[in-house]
Amino acid sequence: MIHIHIGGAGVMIGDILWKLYHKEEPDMSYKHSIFEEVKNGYVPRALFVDLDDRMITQIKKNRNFHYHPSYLINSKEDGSNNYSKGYYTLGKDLHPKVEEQLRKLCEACDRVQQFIFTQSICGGTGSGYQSLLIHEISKNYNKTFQTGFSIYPSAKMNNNTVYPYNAMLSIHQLVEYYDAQVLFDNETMYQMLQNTIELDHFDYSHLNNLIAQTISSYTSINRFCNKNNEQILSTIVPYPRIQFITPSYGPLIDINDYKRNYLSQKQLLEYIFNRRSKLYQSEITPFNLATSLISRGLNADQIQKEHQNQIYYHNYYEQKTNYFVSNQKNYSVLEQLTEINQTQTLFSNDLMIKRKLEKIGYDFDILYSKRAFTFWFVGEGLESGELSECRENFEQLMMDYQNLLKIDDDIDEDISNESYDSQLS
Ligand SMILES: Nc1nc2c(ncn2[C@@H]2O[C@H](COP(=O)(O)OP(=O)(O)OP(=O)(O)O)[C@@H](O)[C@H]2O)c(=O)[nH]1
Ligand SMILES: [Mg+2]
Repeated sequence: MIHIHIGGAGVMIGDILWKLYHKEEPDMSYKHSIFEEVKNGYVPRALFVDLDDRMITQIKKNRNFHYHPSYLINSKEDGSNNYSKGYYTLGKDLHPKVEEQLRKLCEACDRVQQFIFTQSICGGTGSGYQSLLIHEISKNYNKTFQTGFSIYPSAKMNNNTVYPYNAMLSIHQLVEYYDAQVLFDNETMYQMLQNTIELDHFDYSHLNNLIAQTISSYTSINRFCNKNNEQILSTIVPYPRIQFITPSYGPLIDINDYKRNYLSQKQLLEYIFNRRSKLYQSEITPFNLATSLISRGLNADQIQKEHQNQIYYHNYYEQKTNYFVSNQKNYSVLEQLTEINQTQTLFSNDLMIKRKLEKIGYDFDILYSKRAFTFWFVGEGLESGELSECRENFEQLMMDYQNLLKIDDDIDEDISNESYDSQLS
């Protein structure tokens, strides 16, 4: 398994993730799927790539272990929220260096089974360079499973004007080359934290911690149970383009909240299947094509035997949720959050994600109808017809979702309400 962390957000998420991995596996002195043996110890099998040096300099201060210096790659100037700089100009210049280190990383593995990416698709590097890299990786390592854990635009909380262009251009590429994409949005995560945890102050580290916990649960099935963790996602992506997965994680408990650390299995299931536990949320009640659940904690398999019948959640095709268990202690990277006895991570292929993705299309149309800022993108190498081609492809993607929903827009809300909440009663 090789991790690739791209752009400011991707790098910072990666750093928290590796802090968490280190807590979970302090002993690196054996050959391991996520650590590589080097001359004087072990280093993460991970590339950190950013166009500027700010975040990479910051993560070099990580005291738990050293990242391999050659696997931390940056140049001097960031992508200024411009996909084209990440894809065509600055990113392209940096790419040979990344390609060389990636080849070395891969050669040090017996077999590369999977690439795991983290990034935001709203800025320039996470959108543009990610698209370039995933394209190249798919060409050169086409038998591997590609999973993106990405921050997608939020409805209100985006800090640059041209994010709809960045997001639209990336989605066009990513949907071709990823096997599955797990989506997060900052606004949802902020709200969720504010509603569940009593802290005076939240920052990106709290959001990144949530993302790191989700990825760590996903890889734990491989790291601790020696099972192929791809099936957690591959089994819930029946059609290649219907690959946008919403994650849910919980419970979240702050250091002073003892009571909720002892939720029953039934309470835990209710918590995780509640739409408010999703880390990428729309107002619409979910309508799931398929779901995978990971239960994590010291006695998770014992609890599974006792409560298997409670996994009664049915999906679109009437199949049950895929259930995975990882018997391993839960750790927390942030000191304000407690270490919880048992956590659950749910991955849903929720067709209602369409409603939230559509917003990217609306925001794109507002900009593009006036050709606002397009010269920034064309000036860095984008062909003039590319934006409208991406928009058309996106529209087709939304139609693919609509065809699966097979229901009239007027009535889909009623049906989805029924299909979700009633199954938990
Ligand atoms: N969750 C989370 N979101 C972040 C973080 N840093 C930035 N973001 C969000 O992600 C978006 C993109 O920011 P970056 O990842 O820094 O951008 P980049 O990929 O480095 O692209 P350029 O700096 O434009 O080259 C921002 O608009 C923020 O909304 C972070 O550490 N965590
Ligand atoms: Mg940046």
